[in-house]
Amino acid sequence: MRPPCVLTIAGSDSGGGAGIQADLKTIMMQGGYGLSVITALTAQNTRGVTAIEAPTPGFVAEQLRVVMDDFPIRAAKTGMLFSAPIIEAVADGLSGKDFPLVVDPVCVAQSGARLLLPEAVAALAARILPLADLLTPNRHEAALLAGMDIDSPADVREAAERLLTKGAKAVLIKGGHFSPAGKDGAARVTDLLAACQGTVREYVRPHVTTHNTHGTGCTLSAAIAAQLALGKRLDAAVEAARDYLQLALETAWDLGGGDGPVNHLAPYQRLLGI
Ligand code: PXL
Repeated sequence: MRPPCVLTIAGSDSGGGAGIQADLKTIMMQGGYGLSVITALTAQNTRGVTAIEAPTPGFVAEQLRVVMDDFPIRAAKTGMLFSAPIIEAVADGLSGKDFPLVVDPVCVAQSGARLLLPEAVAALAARILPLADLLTPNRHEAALLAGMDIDSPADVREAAERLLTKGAKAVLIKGGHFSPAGKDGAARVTDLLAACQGTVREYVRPHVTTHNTHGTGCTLSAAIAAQLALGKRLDAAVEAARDYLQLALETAWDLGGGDGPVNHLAPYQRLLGI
């Protein structure tokens, strides 16, 4: 038996809800075998991040080298990359890759802590975006990387176009940070997928009212990578990953005094009726 190997290159969340921890749970729930390159350690709980320690760029490069040397990696994702030297090490290590890469351009934690140093934004754009088969920014990350304000659906499309010209082969701008009320009053979240071939597709899901949303972006990008590793096409991979996230959000866990984690176990619980 050989499960598809999925690599996450991201930061550790000691609170277990986001980062590497979210990614490995998500990859396993999609049927993948998860590998991890840890770019930073965060001391955090549901209330926030209190400290960050990063390994040397050389150690990040070595983690990447050994896993790529031994495992048949079918897809990878990046999350928190923290600093320009770590970004350089990751970009160098991935330069000859033969698998799809999902890039979640993590900048700021929900609690407001910076997970990407301000001076590293340019390195992310220059070195990581061109490697991305899919870039998955939220509203704020898309605005930052595209260099514009995003206030309307037309702005979302314009930002997606701009990000495609910066080298990403496809862009999924997530709708979670926009006002969820639709014209008819129904609360929905719309994610927009634009690909360099010119195709555009929207994924619309009912808005889930919960403050337990810690790890949503990590979970979505890891699930997309795992679905790609299983052999799905990009649009089908996003669809399946978005369905997984929806279930994980609907049954999110009310843990800790802040924003609790999404429920990575949700499909298994549904299967067993527990
Ligand atoms: O939100 C993205 C994210 C990514 N990576 C780590 C995080 C978070 C959010 O808290 O802690 C390690």
